[in-house]
Amino acid sequence: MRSIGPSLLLLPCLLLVGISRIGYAKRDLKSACTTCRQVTDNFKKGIERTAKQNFGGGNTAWEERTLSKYETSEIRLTEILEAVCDSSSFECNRMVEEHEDLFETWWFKRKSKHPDLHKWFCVESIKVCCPTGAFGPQCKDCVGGSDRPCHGNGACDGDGTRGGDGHCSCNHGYEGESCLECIDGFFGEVKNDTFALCSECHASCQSCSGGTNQDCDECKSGWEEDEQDACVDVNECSREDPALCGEEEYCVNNEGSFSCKGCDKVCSGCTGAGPDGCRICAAGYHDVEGTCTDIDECSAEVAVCTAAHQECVNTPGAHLCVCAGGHEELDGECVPTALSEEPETESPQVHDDL
Ligand SMILES: *[C@@H]1O[C@H](CO)[C@@H](O)[C@H](O)[C@H]1NC(C)=O
Ligand SMILES: [Ca+2]
Repeated sequence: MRSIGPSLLLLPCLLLVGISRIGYAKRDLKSACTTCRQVTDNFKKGIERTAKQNFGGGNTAWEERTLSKYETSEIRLTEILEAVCDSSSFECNRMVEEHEDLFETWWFKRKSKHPDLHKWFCVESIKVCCPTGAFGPQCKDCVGGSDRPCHGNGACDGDGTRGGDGHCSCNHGYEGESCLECIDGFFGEVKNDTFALCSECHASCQSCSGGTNQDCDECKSGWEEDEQDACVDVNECSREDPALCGEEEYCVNNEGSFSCKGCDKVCSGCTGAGPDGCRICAAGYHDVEGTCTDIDECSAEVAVCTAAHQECVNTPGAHLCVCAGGHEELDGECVPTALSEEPETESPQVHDDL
């Protein structure tokens, strides 16, 4: 009853039999552990999935007896193992195939004494993983200890696997080999040999000893010290520095910076947005109660379109002189439109016939 081999022949992994086996140890140690975790996680799901199952049938006393048998049966183990890997996952199928004897051992002999399959299988038996907080072939503790790798402020390379070198990648705000230092722009709220809590400085500080704009060691550019030694915004726009923005732009002050925005097209230079922010009105516009407004040249007292048969058309910022109705331009003069189109010359004749 214990020979599990034939049932495992159904595993999709066996499609891959014949491909030469390569030991895990010399290969990517981190990914071997990832694969193993996938195997044991899916095994756990398989246990849950089959928890209410039995050999099939009704709900009799006989079933009750067989149910308890199914719980620890080889059939159940096979059903669980068959669903552990995607058929496409070569690494997973190989790992299960290679160690089917271990799953059998655990299922029949170790399950109750070692309920944590990941620990028993991945860490202690095939040794592709380490306990959490440990790394590398010998499962050395991460910097800061396995309870708080990198002192809780970073990730330990290879954590939980037989790979990696244990170096800390610190979280944002922290630096140093053991992530106990604060980066520039952060300050240590709490700090001792094993613990550090770094918080961000006020936006006005380059570096600081506390969280407000009065705790800056140095102001960031765009900020300056006031009489109370606090860093406050520089209002660049109040400096009237002509080089700050272009001639057709106005200045907008922001906290810690400033920006330049384009003037309205009715302006020739401006101090703010829109037609009422102009310094001077652009050509073709004049100031009407503080707003640059289009000049209607056509209603000027002195006519602007003076040639014979010309009409004036006002446009935003300008005007046009066009030929009046029934006239067209010819060599710079407005002349009567030539009656050249056939239907128009014929229509009076048709009218005559009536
Ligand atoms: C360091 O600070 C933390 C948090 O305040 C505290 O829990 C810990 O006991 C301190 N350790 C030492 C060695 O002082
Ligand atoms: Ca500013």
